[in-house]
Amino acid sequence: MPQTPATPDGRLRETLAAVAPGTELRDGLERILRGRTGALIVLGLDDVVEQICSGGFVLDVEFSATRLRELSKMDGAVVLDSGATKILRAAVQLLPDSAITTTESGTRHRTAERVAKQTGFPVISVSQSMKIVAVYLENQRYALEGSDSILGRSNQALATLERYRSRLDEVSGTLSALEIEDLVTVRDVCVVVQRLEMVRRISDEIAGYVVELGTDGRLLELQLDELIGGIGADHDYVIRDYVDLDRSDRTVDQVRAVLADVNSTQLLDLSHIGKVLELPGAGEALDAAIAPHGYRLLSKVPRLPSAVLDRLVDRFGNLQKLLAAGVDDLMAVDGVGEQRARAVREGLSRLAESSILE
Ligand code: 3AT
Ligand code: 3AT
Ligand code: MN
Repeated sequence: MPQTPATPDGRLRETLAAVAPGTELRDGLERILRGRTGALIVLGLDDVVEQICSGGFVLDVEFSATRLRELSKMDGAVVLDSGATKILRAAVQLLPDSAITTTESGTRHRTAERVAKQTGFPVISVSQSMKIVAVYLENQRYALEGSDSILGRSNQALATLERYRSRLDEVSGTLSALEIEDLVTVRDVCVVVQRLEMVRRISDEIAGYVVELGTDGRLLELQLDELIGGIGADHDYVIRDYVDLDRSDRTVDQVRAVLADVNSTQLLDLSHIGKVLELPGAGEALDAAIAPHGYRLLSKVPRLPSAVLDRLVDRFGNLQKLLAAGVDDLMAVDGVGEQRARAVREGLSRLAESSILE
């Protein structure tokens, strides 16, 4: 069988959105399943598809679930436009290049896999004998599941996310306190980055379920949003606080991409994270001292526009200097009037008081 991705992303996720519950296409697939006929559906028509179509007839009608169901009663495949808004061909025999390897058995599924590989368009098969709907895209195959079983897995993932989130809140609170006391070590930074990445991964998995669930995933989406509020920005700010982007000539997004590539075993190894971030003394010396620029802590001051935040950090260079700055010093920065300077001053003092290490 073609590979089944654990967490579908990119184009496969788009395709899963197109066949999610609540869409007309999914309604049509459910009707075909209930009617115990089968189907072979190509989502897109171009010259390549045209060339492998034989027989059947040409249509140009608006897509509807019932039309798809009726046309699928005939032998052969149905071809839709890539947005699944129109039915363009029905009862066609598809003749993909037989040199393309397929690991499926049964002419319908072998054809689906080959057509997907040859055309690049998603192909959907509804198996008559096995009552399975599968999406083929390039060399991936993804079997659609009922919402109940997806929701079962989503709820487990949500529970994990909740645990990860509360652990993340703990370690970021500790980091804030250490930052204020100027006692941060490479280890403390790596722990926070590790926890942020773990939260990102599990929430990305849940976001995939939300897509797959369509209208059945609304509640899940709300729960997800509530659990990950504000985390994306924190991820960026920790990187900007500690990673020397100029020296390694990387952008924040590039650093995040490298982190996303770290495998799940390496992610548990703090010195590996230190290496990926290129933190000073990483590897051997997780206990090396390191100081933040102050982005993450400043971002916790209410109503501070990010452009002003950037200018404040540019001006003072690091958090200790920001903490030591008086209202007059702060006002020297573009966009900081007396009122805002006081707000920053008070905001930082409040953070300092509430972040005392226990
Ligand atoms: P019936 O009148 O329905 O028996 P048909 O010409 O409509 O014949 P189908 O498309 O319904 O044929 O195909 C029926 C089965 O025949 C499906 C598949 O298991 C087998 N079959 C069709 N074409 C091929 C082929 N090229 N190679 C192997 N098996 C094939
Ligand atoms: P089921 O699991 O039985 O639905 P299968 O892979 O065993 O699928 P079959 O050989 O039984 O497939 O064929 C079932 C139908 O699939 C027959 C025909 O309507 C359609 N089909 C198979 N090959 C093609 C093809 N190349 N182009 C268009 N339709 C096809
Ligand atoms: Mn069959």
